[in-house]
Amino acid sequence: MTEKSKKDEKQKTLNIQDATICEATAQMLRKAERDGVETAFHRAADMKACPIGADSACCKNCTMGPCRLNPRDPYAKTGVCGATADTIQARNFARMVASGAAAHTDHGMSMLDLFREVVSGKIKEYAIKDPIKLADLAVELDIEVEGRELKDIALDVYRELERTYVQVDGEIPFVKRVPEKTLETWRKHGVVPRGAMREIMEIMHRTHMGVDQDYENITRQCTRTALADGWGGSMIATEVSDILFGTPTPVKADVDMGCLKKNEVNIIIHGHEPNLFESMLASVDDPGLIQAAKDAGAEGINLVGMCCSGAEMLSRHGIPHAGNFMSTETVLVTGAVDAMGVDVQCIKQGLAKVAECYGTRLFTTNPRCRIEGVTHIEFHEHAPRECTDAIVENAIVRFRNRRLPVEIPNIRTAGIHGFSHEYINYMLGGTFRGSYTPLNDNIINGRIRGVAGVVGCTNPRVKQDWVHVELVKELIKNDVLVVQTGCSQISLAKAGLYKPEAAHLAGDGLREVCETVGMPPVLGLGSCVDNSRILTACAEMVRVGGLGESIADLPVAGAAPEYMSEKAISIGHYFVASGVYTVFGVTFPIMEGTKFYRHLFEELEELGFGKWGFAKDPYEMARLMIAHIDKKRKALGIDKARERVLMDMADRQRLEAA
Ligand code: XCC
Ligand code: SF4
Repeated sequence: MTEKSKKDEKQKTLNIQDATICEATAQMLRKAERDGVETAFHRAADMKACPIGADSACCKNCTMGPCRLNPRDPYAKTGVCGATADTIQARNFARMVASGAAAHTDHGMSMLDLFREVVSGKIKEYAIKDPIKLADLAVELDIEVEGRELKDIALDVYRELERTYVQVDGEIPFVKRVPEKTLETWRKHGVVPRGAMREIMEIMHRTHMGVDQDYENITRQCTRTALADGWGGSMIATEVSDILFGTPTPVKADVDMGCLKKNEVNIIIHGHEPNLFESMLASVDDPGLIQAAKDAGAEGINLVGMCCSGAEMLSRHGIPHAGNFMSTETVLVTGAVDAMGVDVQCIKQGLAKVAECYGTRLFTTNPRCRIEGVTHIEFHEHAPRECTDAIVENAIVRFRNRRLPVEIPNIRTAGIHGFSHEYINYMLGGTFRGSYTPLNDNIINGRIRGVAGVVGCTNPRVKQDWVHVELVKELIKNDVLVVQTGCSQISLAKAGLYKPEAAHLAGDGLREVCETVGMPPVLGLGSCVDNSRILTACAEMVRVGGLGESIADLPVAGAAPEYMSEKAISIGHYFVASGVYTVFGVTFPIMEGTKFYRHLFEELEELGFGKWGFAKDPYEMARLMIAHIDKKRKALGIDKARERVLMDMADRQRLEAA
């Protein structure tokens, strides 16, 4: 046997049934195999994850190494420099936080750059869509608004928010939003972020060979950096995007691959920054381009989103969404995608090969993200249409030259998306007394047991969407209201949980609230940077009162059951730092039983923060989260109220039966 055929024989075959519960993705995986096309699912089946790396038991921070420890006996050895298992793990973890926080803060900074250029009049292609939100934000930041021009207010807001990134000393502006007692905890431990650039720089310094070698001290810097993401870069990305493009309110939209249209020019935007997508929205509406599409024999132009900017546009404008992270290659297997434009983050290099196989025109657009061999059309905000029009034109050419048969899975699910924290306010409180009081009341009286954020990626190491869907079903069945962002939101939307009718899957208490308000039991807030909406909502719940004095007192929990990215680690850590018990699935980059493990999973809570949790199984994950919520209810003295609600329900059932 030649080397090559030996290798081929060893290649593990993918069991499609175990790979995903997304039927459209499964159908496309079968087609990909018939077509001889490989995806990340196949590569994951063929490549076992490195067990040393999975446990974070190796260090390559200098050339005396790389050094490898034995995850089953972590303290048997140290690195050549003497670094212990705890130092090595903490440093690795810190660098994941740094990278994840950098991704979100750099994205937030791009939005803030755009905001500055728009308010100073240098960019005319975008405008301020939500001046009310801008004024509210100015007031929140103690900026004078009475009798002032919007432009002057906006410039002051810009200058204030810029501190989030470049400030060398002091506290970032959004600490104003943090509940007093939570902030007190941060100050006590010296973890209030200064500016994101400073924190990320310092983390890279401290994890260099021979600097910080105390896992508790390294964790403190992880906390400070992650907070600069959650209450900094991500929060700015959300606030500024709302101001520029509109604050989401509920909107009906379809998800899944059935959103593609056989007889139209299909264009997918995939990535994270709404500026590209907003411009594409204008391009596909251009009468000249629509006519060009018709001249090419198409019935029109169909714009669809994927991943996070897709989730953001779904929430903000009701743009259909074709699928989450693990479906970005498989959607190309339909042969129906004429062009895909990508910007930054979660863009698999594997897309290039699949696009080539099916003749899809793939374009990178952001100077930060090019892919070898892929055409780059740079997106410039002062002339955004140049890029997006060119993508449309290329898509039309591809449509005209479609040769291969097209197979679009006939699967599409409608749902209601677009629940900003402002809207939750309004929805529950009504127009005249918009507030979180009714939410708190329903938590206190026990109809709603607590709130869970279920967020994050999909990952080929677990069955796509399955962990998300089972976890969320289990939570709502137990009267836990679920809020979502990112790829997780799409998993549940595909499963039909975003229909108000899905309230019947909820427990009696939550169902009653959903039916009264007319909302689904699961609320989608947008992309991953919009996790900051969850932080703001938590702060609001504390402010309204009755549920303790800090975020750590709230009966809430978080989860990223199928995460894969470093951004998720940063998000998880800023939730933990803010006081939330946060459970991750798939794998956790840590050695069990070590001091660093105990620090993240137990001691942080003892210090007044939240803590990390880990479970692969969705039911176990739900059990952990609900137990935590119940523990917080008990500490607040509202556990009895819930027992009464359950009794009322039993009484009612007895009555009905009689
Ligand atoms: Fe990426 Fe944001 Fe994860 Fe989805 S959820 S895989 S990070 S697209 Ni943000
Ligand atoms: Fe090894 Fe220490 Fe160098 Fe890491 S920093 S590679 S543990 S010698």
